[in-house]
Amino acid sequence: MKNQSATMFESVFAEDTHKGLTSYPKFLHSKYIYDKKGDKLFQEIMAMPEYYLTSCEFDILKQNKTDIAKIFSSENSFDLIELGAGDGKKTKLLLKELVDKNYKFNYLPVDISQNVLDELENALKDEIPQVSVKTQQGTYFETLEKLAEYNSRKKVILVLGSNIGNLSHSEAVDFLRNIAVAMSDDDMLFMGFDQKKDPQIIMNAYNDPAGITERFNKNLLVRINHELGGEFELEKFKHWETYDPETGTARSFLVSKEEQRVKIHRLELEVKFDAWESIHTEISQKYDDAIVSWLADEAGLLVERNFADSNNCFKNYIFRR
Ligand code: AVJ
Repeated sequence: MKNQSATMFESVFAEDTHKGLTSYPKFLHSKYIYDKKGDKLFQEIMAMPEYYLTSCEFDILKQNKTDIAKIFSSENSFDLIELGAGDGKKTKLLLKELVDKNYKFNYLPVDISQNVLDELENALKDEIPQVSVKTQQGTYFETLEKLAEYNSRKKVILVLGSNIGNLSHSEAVDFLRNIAVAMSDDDMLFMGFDQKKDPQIIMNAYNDPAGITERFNKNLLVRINHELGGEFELEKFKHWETYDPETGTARSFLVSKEEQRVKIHRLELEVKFDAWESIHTEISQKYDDAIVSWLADEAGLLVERNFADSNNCFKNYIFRR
């Protein structure tokens, strides 16, 4: 029999959407931006000149690939585990270097989507056939737990692209702590953190004139329309970005341009908006060395060193237990 205390909602997306749109102030979770269309829009964002994060991190990896590969390598074969692999453009740079130097390793990209993993595996077969790829379908922590339990090879865990920036500090500490418990003494974590910088540069990255970021943000409403029978009219909302240089937090909003009521049929909900009422949709946290050390300390990790681009625009940190 079905658990009576179980949710009355058809999915976690439905439940979270109901919660966010009946709260004050209203909010939605940025993780729901990423359906097939959201993935594609994020690819477009990464290709925009204003979205400096991708090219900064690419430069760091390109400049330092020899040192980084040396630090990763060990006498015996190791596992390179990537959380949130995406299209792997930046990872391929490191994989090529590891292959060129004849380091022995397996590449284990972890993703919830088998589709993403299949595409990555095929691309690698084509471009760097020497790499031994073992795709891992599942959530990050299921997979890390499994890998920590069943194998004794050294682990290098890779998280690129400042993905941690979508988390509040307390969520980020939980995230790092979960990784830390899966790590042994020899293991290391290599993670990207976007840095505090000229606020204007940050504002431009999240508020491009072509409106790609706006479409990305509004994909939340599109998904609610498609999957939950929503009646959002996209042009009645304005994409709005803020950046607080004190906390380093960039925040995205959708702001209702007028008083309106929006039906969401499958939630049996009518959401009322006042004119200029907001929905908070995303944070993109920016960091400095002090914040990263503090997060690491809270999570039981140590910062061993970092790699930066020439402008200190972005940094990749190496952590150990
Ligand atoms: C995928 C979390 C790194 O916050 O910079 C890009 C997502 N949002 N433009 C970021 C995003 C708006 C991105 N991360």
